[in-house]
Amino acid sequence: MKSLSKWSMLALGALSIGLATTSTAMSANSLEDVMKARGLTQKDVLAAAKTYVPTGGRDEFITFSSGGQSGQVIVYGVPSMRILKYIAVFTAEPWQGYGFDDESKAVMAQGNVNGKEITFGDTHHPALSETNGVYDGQYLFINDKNNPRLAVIDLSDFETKQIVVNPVLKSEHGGPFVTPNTDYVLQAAQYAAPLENGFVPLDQFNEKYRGAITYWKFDRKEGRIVPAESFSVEVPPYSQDLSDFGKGPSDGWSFTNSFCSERYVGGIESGRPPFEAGCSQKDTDFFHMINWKKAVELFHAGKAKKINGHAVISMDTAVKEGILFLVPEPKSPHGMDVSPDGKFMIVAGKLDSHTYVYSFEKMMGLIKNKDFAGKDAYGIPILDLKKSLHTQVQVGLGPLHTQYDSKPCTVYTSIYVDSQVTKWDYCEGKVLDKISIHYNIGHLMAMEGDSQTPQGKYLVSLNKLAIDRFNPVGPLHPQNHQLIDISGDKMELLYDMAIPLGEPHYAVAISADKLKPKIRYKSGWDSRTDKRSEYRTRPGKERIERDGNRVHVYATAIRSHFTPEIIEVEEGDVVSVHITNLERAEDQTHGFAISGTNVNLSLEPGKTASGTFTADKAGVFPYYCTEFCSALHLEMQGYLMVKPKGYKATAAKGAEGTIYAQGDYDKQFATNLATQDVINSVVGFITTHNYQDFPAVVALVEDATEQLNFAADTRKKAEDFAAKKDWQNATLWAGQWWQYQVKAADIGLRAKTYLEQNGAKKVK
Ligand code: CUK
Ligand code: CUA
Repeated sequence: MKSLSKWSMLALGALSIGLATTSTAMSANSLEDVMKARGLTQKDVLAAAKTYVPTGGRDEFITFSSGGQSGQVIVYGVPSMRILKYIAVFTAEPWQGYGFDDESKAVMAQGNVNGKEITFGDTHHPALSETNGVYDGQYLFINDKNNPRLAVIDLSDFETKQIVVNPVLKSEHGGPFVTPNTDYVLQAAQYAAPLENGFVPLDQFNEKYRGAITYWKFDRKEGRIVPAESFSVEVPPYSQDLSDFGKGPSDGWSFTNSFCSERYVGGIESGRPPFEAGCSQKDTDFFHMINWKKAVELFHAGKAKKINGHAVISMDTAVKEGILFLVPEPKSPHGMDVSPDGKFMIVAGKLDSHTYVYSFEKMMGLIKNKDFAGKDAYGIPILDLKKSLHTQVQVGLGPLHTQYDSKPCTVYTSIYVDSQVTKWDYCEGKVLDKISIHYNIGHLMAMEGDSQTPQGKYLVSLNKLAIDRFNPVGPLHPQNHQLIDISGDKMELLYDMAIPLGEPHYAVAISADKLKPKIRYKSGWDSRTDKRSEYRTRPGKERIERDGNRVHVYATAIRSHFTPEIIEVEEGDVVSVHITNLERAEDQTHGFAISGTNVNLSLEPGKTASGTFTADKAGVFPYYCTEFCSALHLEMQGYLMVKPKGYKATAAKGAEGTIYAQGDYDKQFATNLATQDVINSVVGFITTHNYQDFPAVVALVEDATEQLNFAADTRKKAEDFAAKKDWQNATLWAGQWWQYQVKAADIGLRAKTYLEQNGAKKVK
């Protein structure tokens, strides 16, 4: 009976937690009561109903938002706006072990710039991979404006796999954008600089400073960028900005804005007018039109020169081969957004209240007939603005970015100065609706709005300021993402979401059902190289290998212990601890951290991760699991013993604090038999129901069966020691047997509850 009462305590604990969450602080029972008590209007309640996802429910769309200065990606659901994950990209993120385990450190090291370790990134634009112009849910790309770099994230596990450094740019903003089949990823320069590394005085700005548009080759099968097959096209020092690839009829072309085509260099400290004055004098700037498919041919034909080991097609070659053109655009432009059918390019200039809609067909006609308005200082042909335009629409002050709806001809433009979103029709050229946002919108994002199949429904306004929207948290405010319902004629504001992690510039959203991430890795997996780890360790093969002062620990983790539990090294040793998580069960992640070493691993089921450190000081360093993985999580611990130089005896022999006798063993044995009865009744319930119709339960049953097998193994150990009358070991192994029983029962109860709540049927 003793065991049953332990049991009921576990069960009661679970029950009381359940009760606490279901009865909220509000005692009012009707909707009217709650509305009154909280001062909610009908409109509020309607908005709440449109965004609320009940417990256990899922969102329809998943958003990947840049994390701005955090160098990370924020993942959240729409319409609930619940944050699901931060994906570590350019900066360390301890929860995921990113920047703390050897495998992710190797990815971060790919992002070193000229040998210098860079631990900061300014992420601006996420881009989802596409197949035939449609989001396929496979990869996500994001840029670092500052350094300038590009990262590849695999959506099969939401992990960063690769970072590439742009070899010719010194800063980068207009990217990444992908071709309709994601065979190339585009990055455009921001601030002009010499493409070579090294010093060039500013008085040679016009001659030696340049921008460039880089076309990174992406290997779809490997899921990696191939730098050797990538190239750039040299462009004038015009401060290139946002870009987009053509699609449909315009597939094969790319479009890149620029500002400061005045080529002004400031110098306010020596009495010159500042950049902002000189860079906004002309009424128009230029966007670049590049025939990238022809550029690929030129690159393969060897018509590129090498700069910093990277292939660059010079402006002269680009002009001579007829792949580079300029088109006047509203001054200080920002967004460049190609329509889903690929026929139109929408550009907004921050200092012009109009959006300009360009016709690809008209521009191609001008190019074909060599009907140019002139040339720029570098000999690049310029198309006539009026002859290129489809229409211009007055949308408001400070238009920035445009997103496409699922409804034909319907777009949304962010209006920075007016703090509004304008809904307008780009075919007819008329404004349809406006909504105020809080405050100072930058980008905006509609569901799958960058693809050839926009989904409409919701729009997110990515606001630069939050001011009075949230509880104050000091002078540094969170950002504010506002969710807008765009399913009707009128836009409706639904929700304010505080973003507490850097300034997210842009976001992309995909239908949730297109994402099918794995829940476990193949056993012994290095998740960063996507190969089996050379350090993977099977159960029973745990060991410590030494070569001089280099020590490798091949370890495993499983509920609720590490093997080995005592690691003995010597002062001055360089130690790598490689841990394989042996779990197969969903969500059975373990962590591993050693005091004073900066080693911190996240071990998802199947993963092998490594931490390397120098044991430079003799001492005692506890290590433990950092994820609350089971009832005996706190006991998931061990000791790193760093022995002083010359210390002879073993440091690892444990001392027993408590001595057990036969009576202790008998008591534990009886407890275990009673526990087995409880387990049998749970197993009986599951097996007499149609549990095989529920994949989640099948997985739980597999997990529980594994735990019961461990229980059987340890029972045998206990009984063997008991036969030898070694009551100390017999009692301890019997205790371990009970631990496995408790884990099995915990999983079994979860399965039983699931079956009860999901209408499982009794089968005989
Ligand atoms: S940017 Cu910040 S509002 Cu980097 Cu795309 Cu436009
Ligand atoms: Cu493993 Cu806590």
